[in-house]
Amino acid sequence: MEMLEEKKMELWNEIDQLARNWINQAGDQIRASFQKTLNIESKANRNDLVTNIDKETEQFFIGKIKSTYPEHRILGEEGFGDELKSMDGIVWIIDPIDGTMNFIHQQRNFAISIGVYENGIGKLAYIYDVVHDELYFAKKGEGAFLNGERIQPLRKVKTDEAIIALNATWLVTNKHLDHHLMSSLVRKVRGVRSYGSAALEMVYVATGRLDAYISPRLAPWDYAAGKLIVEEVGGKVSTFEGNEVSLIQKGTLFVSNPFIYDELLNDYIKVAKIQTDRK
Ligand code: 2AM
Ligand code: CA
Repeated sequence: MEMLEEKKMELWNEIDQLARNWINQAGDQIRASFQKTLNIESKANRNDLVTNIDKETEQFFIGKIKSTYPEHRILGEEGFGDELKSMDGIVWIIDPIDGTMNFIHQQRNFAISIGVYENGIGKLAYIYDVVHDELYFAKKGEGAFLNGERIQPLRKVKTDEAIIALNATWLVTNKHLDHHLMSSLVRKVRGVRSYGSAALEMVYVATGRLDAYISPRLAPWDYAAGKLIVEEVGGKVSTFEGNEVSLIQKGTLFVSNPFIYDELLNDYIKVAKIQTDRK
């Protein structure tokens, strides 16, 4: 039998309260870790880093979620969750620390990112900038908020007045994007920034501090929460082809103010994408 609407609302309110509570506790632990020595390892390559805090934070969330909601599934960057083949049911997508390199080197510009999905639809999203104590939150259909204050819908911007986020990696020869076309985009816009945390770069687009963010190789935990927050203020989130992003597989990510989305996508991003799969 269909769960009554009222019961469903109660469930989502309860999930929201618990998620906030757990995020606050995790934030306290992460701030406390600044006083301790980190244990740093590398993963796929020497710049792909993970610390004991990434792992402990993910395990903390998984422990809390599984003991409260054993039927919920979890996709976590550090691999302590479930192996997901579908988005059926309620799925938590967790990046315990997005921007690990910044966490290690700068002790800032990183965030906890959590998206809660139901049958593939984003319902709740949290991006917590631990150092600035800023919680970006969205609830499907109800808007996005920064520390409880509603984030206003995105306003009109022109490409030559836009600030975009792009890593310098994509402006030198690389396997993913034609750097000549990326250079022409850099010359076209007003400014270019790079913060090193996809989650923060997405909420910066949602708050209008940035107008677009381009990244060719991200994972679902990098953008699961950001997608709902950006979409709730009218922003666009897609792959470099203009398709829906996958919540199961890694891929390209283009996030934009809606007024410059088509121009950037069609004139730069689609054309600049190097078709590695065809080679
Ligand atoms: P992370 O810190 O959680 O690994 C840095 O430009 C951004 O890209 C961060 O959000 C970082 O997330 C992410 N990132 C870095 N290397 C990645 C990789 N190999 N696959 C997916 N995301 C990556
Ligand atoms: Ca991470």
